[in-house]
This record gives sequence, C-alpha cells and structure tokens, in this order.
Amino acid sequence: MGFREDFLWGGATAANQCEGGYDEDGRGLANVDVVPIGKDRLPIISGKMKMFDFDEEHFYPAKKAIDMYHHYKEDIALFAQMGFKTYRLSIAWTRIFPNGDEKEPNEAGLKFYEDVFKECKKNHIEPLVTITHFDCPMHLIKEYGSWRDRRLVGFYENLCRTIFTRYKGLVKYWLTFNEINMILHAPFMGAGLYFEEGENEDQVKYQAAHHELIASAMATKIAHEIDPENQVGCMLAAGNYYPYSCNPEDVWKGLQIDRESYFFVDVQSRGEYPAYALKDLERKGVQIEMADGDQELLKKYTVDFISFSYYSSRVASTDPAHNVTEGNIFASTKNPYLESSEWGWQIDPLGLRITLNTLYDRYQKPLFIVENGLGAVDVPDKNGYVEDDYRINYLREHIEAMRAAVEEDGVELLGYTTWGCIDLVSAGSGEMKKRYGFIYVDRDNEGNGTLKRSKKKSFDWYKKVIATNGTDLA
Ligand code: BGP
Repeated sequence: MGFREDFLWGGATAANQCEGGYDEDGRGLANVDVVPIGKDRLPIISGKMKMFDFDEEHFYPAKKAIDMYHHYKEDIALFAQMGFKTYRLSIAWTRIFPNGDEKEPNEAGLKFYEDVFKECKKNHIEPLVTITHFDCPMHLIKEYGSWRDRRLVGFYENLCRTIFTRYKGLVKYWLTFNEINMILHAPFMGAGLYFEEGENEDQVKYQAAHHELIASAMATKIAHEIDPENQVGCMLAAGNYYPYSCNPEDVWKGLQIDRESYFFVDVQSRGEYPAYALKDLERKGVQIEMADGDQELLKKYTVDFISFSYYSSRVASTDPAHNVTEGNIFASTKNPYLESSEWGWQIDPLGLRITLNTLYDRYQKPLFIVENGLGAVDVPDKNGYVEDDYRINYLREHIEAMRAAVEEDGVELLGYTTWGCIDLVSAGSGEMKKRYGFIYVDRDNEGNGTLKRSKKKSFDWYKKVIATNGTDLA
C-alpha cells in the first residue's frame, strides 16, 4: 500500500521566476517581466496600476532571477541527485513566440527547451510542463488587450501545436494554465489584464476566463491528436474554505467562495458551466460571449487529471470583526487554530487531506499536487548550508497528510512536486528572501550575490523520502 510504485516525486518552478535571460536569443517581453519588487507590485499585478515596460525607478527581479537560463544543467543534475522522478517547469511563451502572434516560432527558444527536456531525460526525470505559468506576451497585451480578445485562443493554439509537435516523445504531462483561478485575484500577473477606469472588471475577467477555458479544451484536443500518450491537466490554486463558525451564514459564505475557484475546474473537468455560475454571472451583470461550437468543445475535451497548488486552507466569516491574514494572493480570515509562516500564510497539513478528498469527491479524476511548500527566511552559514528543519517539518506533515488521503481515503494521486525546489523569485512579493528550496541560491532582494547553488539540510532529507517512496519521513 502507500504511494503507487510510479509515484512522481519532484519539484516545481516557473520560467519567469527562475530563468532570467529575459532578452536573450530573441525572447520577447512579457507581463511577468515588468512586475517590480516593492509597494507597487500589488497594484500592478491586480491590474489597477499600469506597468507595460521597465522604468528607472523600479527593480525587476525576473530579468535575471536565478539565471537558470544558463545554469539549467547544473540545476537538473542537483534535482537528479535528489532522485527526482519529475520536474515541473514552465515554458516562457515569449521565447517561442516573442510577440505571440507570429506564424513562425523562434528556433532559439524552441531549441532551449528541447535541450532542457533532453537534460531531464538524460537524468531519468520526466518533465511536467506548464504551458503558461502566468505569462502573456506584452505585444498581445498592448495590441489585443490580452485574453479579453478571442484571438488569443488562436495564438495559444499555435503555441500548443508548435510545442506538442516539437516535443513529442520528450514530454508527456502538460498543464494548460497555472492557477487558472488567479485571473480573478491577480488579473495582470495571471492573465495580462489591465483595466481602464470605469470598466466592468467582472465582465472583462470572466470573458477572458472563458477564452482561457476554450484555449485549455483546445489544447487538450490537440495534445491527444498529436500524441495519444499525452496527459493534460488543469491547475487550480486550491485550499478549502472553512466556515469560521457553525453559523449557517458562515457555512454558506465558505461554500460560495469555494465555488469561485471550483467554477474553473467544473468547466475543465465536467465540461460545462455549472448552474450556480450561470446564475452568479447573471447577478454580476456579466454576459459571456460564446462562439458556435464552444459548448461542444468544452464538453468533449475535458482534462485527463486535476493538478493544484496547496499552501493553506482558508476561512470564511461574515463577521467583519475577525482578523484577516495573508495567503497566496487572496487574504482570508485568520484561523485561530493554526500557526502562520513568516509571511502570514497559515500552516494546515490536515487541510491538504481535506482538499484532496474534496477534489476527488467532486471530480473522480486522478489528482496531482504540483505546488506545496514553506516560504521562509533562510540564514546560511559561510558555505551556504542552511539548517532548514522548519521546512522539513512543514513538508513532512504535508506528505503525511497526503499519504493518509491516498492510503486511508483511497484518493488517486499521481505525484507531488514541491514548490520552488531551488530558491527562486517569489510571485507574490518579488522577493528572493522568501525561499522554498532544497537548494540555496546566493542572491538577495536587490539582485546582489554570486548565484552559487548549495544544498540545504532538506536536500538530503527529501532524497531519502523519494528513495523510500515516502515511507521514511524522519
Ligand atoms: C503560486 C504560484 C507560484 C508561486 C507560489 C508561491 O501562486 O503558482 O508561481 O510563486 O504560489 O507564492 P509566492 O511566490 O508568492 O510565495
């Protein structure tokens, strides 16, 4: 019993948070490049403040990040030392189509990922590829208003066709949109959406979401046509809402907020807009413009598996007196039973078991945890070694909870990739200081450092976890 023999242990990163090389070998500019560190980050990622290019006043951490563009061989070798079975990474759309709307791809960009995937294969690591991890070419944002324009579906389709064809036999697992529900909470960073004053933001967000959902179904269709071996998953920023109390008002509120997220997977996995969403959109005054054939496409090309990120559960309360805490972009009411990370994200391993069960009950499809981890301040010694017992404890408890979901509850789980297996730039804050890795990278918030990689204590711990297929967590 326990985890399946072919359980995919590994780690996850995203192109813009680790690659750097933002203008190398023909790469174009993307939304994720122009989000700076500092107080303007939040208004920019939420689409309230306009930042379409670099300026002199801000520091843009994604420009160089941890320079994985030039270090990938060394980094993949370290992942292999830990025994990774899989490595989740994303493709930067603008390496392959610098503007997004070209007919022909940029060969240098295609070649780069081909080399990366071959390096993975050489090290017996199965790549798990996120087609878009928040990124959208800046040109598509300026010329088309990003995903609000239906034509983005065609450009995305072109990207998919290109990569599915080129990487056939090298990549089997694909995710269409990272944390697709983030479009509601961080619309510029998540989907390149910027709002003009007075615009009905809900209308724009849900129309754009519809286009992404269509693009996702289209990707599933093409992936299967090009290679029947391909497995396509959706990706949700998950973490159940608990009612603060047994007051039915709190329970009702929790259910309603959860549905804002489930909406996306309901469409991607069940193949249609759920009744509650149609009613809610009507109340919001949103009218989704659908093209002929959209409903059939959604119905026919549902995902093969469901992936998600889990950092914390959340709490819903109707009482405004309750304190609010931070947590993966959307803030929540503070849960008095839980401890918090240094960034205020609450730590709830049992919540992972609850989330796994809820998703499996709802969809009955294989699940894949593609992000989980603790963002913490690490203090290295002079050799770069970090005694990160706090991270080991966090991961141990979460792996234990997922084991229980598999072994005791019968949830079907394909794998587990921890977030930021090597230190990288934080999506929410832009900091380097918020570290998740087993591998320490010498770089700070201001961009200083040698970029040297060194193993933390958790490196050997995770190696043992993988070697014993999750039975030795000590
Ligand atoms: C998810 C994103 C990741 C990642 C992670 C941790 O929302 O998919 O890109 O960064 O959260 O968040 P943060 O970097 O803000 O700590």
